[in-house]
Amino acid sequence: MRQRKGMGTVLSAVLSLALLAGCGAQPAATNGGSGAEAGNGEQVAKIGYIGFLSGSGAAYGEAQKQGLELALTELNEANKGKLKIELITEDSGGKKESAINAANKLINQDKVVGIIGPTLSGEMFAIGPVASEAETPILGISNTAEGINDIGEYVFRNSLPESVAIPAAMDVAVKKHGIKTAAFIYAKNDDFSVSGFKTMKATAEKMGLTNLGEETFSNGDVDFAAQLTKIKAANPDALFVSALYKEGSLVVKKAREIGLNVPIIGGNGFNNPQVLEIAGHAAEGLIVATPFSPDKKDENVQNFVKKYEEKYGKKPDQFAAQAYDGMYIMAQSLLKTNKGGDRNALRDELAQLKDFNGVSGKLSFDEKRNPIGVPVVVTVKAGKFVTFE
Ligand code: 1QQ
Repeated sequence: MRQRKGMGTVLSAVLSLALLAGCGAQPAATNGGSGAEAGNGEQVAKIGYIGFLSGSGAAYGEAQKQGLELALTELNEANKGKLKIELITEDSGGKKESAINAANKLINQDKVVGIIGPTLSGEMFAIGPVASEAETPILGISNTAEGINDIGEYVFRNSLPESVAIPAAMDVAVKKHGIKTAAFIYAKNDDFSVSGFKTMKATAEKMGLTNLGEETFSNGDVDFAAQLTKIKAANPDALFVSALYKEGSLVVKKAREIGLNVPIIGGNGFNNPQVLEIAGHAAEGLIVATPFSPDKKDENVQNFVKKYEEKYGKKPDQFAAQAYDGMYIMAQSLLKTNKGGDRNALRDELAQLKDFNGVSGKLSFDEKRNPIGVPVVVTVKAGKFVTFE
């Protein structure tokens, strides 16, 4: 009897160990996420990332993926024995449908504890409700449109909203160039671009600028001659462009080609080095606000830039920086919950985030889970983004 009982105990211990090792994930009192206690006190947490990794905005996704992976390597090393994060990456191609499929897979099949991304605001508007319904926290690292956090209390972002960034860029540009009149052009089928345009227009009104015209295009367009010719005829003091990098850069290029030589002020879509590639010399003088500059004289920032350059052979842009911070925010919150798979515990911990010292600035969430942050205004000079003076 005694022996059988002993065997039974051993057997069940072996079985539970096998279970833990086999699945790597024993649901730990969760609401659906499959995190684990690895048996040695180490939490294992699965995080999903949904990114624009192929197609016309792939450089955004690539930068984000690199930022996330750099952070992941550092965190798993630093937190050995305490927390191991597994990252599951999904490519949405910048499409809402694909983003929804990816979110469903991550939530129901992979049982992630939280999601980072998706890249575009439009995609977040599509999957934020899916994540909220499944009580899965989702952290936007590049969603800057108005209304993102109104989706629900599981939706967070560490990306500075355009409603903060755009007025900062407009303020310095208007003062420096004595701008009195303005024209606008934006992508009408992209939530981010539409939202950015609305902010530009409202800010211009507040500043007392005269609106000399609004033109639109669709993502995927390559010919902007008609719209820009009309704008040129109206003779504005400045052109405001709300677009993703591919279309935005082509707009800038065409504007210069037809001799529309006024200051151009853009939004967050321009914060990627692809702009310099695609627009080339035409990008000179472009003005944009960003929460991150690799030139910032800050030890934390310079450490990150150095490590990123060593690993990827180039400087990080703001998409890489916010992704890097996003992974750190997730890890910090997971360490505090100490429950690898508990989605609600992670959500509640994220909501408490205060004074996180990231490479894209100090971060606290406001009551709407938006970041409080200060942008820097940059401009293109001799083929590089430099601080606007
Ligand atoms: C958004 C953005 C884009 C520029 C991300 C690539 O800010 O969609 O909100």
